[in-house]
Amino acid sequence: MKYQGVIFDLDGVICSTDEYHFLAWKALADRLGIPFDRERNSLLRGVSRMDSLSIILEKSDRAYTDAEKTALAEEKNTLYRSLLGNMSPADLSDDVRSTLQALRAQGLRLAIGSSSKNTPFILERIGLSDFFDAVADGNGITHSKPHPEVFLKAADLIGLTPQHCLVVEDAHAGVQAAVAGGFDCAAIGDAKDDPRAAWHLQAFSDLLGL
Ligand code: B16
Ligand code: MG
Repeated sequence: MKYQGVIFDLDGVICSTDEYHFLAWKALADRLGIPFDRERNSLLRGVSRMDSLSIILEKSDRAYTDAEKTALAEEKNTLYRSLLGNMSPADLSDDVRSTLQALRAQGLRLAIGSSSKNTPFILERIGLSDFFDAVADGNGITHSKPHPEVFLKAADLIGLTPQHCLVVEDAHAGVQAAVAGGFDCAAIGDAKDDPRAAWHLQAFSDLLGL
């Protein structure tokens, strides 16, 4: 690989928490009488919790105060975290597990760059708390994707400049963030065909061919 380090998005790249996000947001939207479906859910991928809530509330016929919004986000997160409790190391696919091990064996520095404030909990659930050389997540940043802050922070933590790192992303907002930070991006899943990405992955293990 021509890069010295790889920064991975978490949700949608290392593991899939999409369904749990959807179920938790859907329960909240139903309680509030706001229309919400899987199509609208796809707008939330890679976007911060409060920005996700704002997108959901766009379809509401009433306004919410900042205090109400904070409480609603907390309500969703409590349900989401209880669903995350179902996750285990079995939620890490063989493809992801073996590819991570192969990249590690090549001596690459490996980091997480996620918008999620639940990153430490998710990594613990899937058994990767101690695997990565650095973790930059929603707890330590001011600007969420598509701002490049989380990736710049991850690169800094592994001691590399953006031109020596590859970012792996499944969200258009994440591809945009990577490119804005001066990184090459390998897009997978939902964002696979994003024209801003340098690489388009069919499978996670395609990383080994770059
Ligand atoms: P939380 P990623 C993102 O994680 C998710 O894709 C996005 O759907 C979610 O709203 C965001 O994290 C915030 O998550 O509520 O757990 O802080 O894809 O950047 O790893
Ligand atoms: Mg993602």
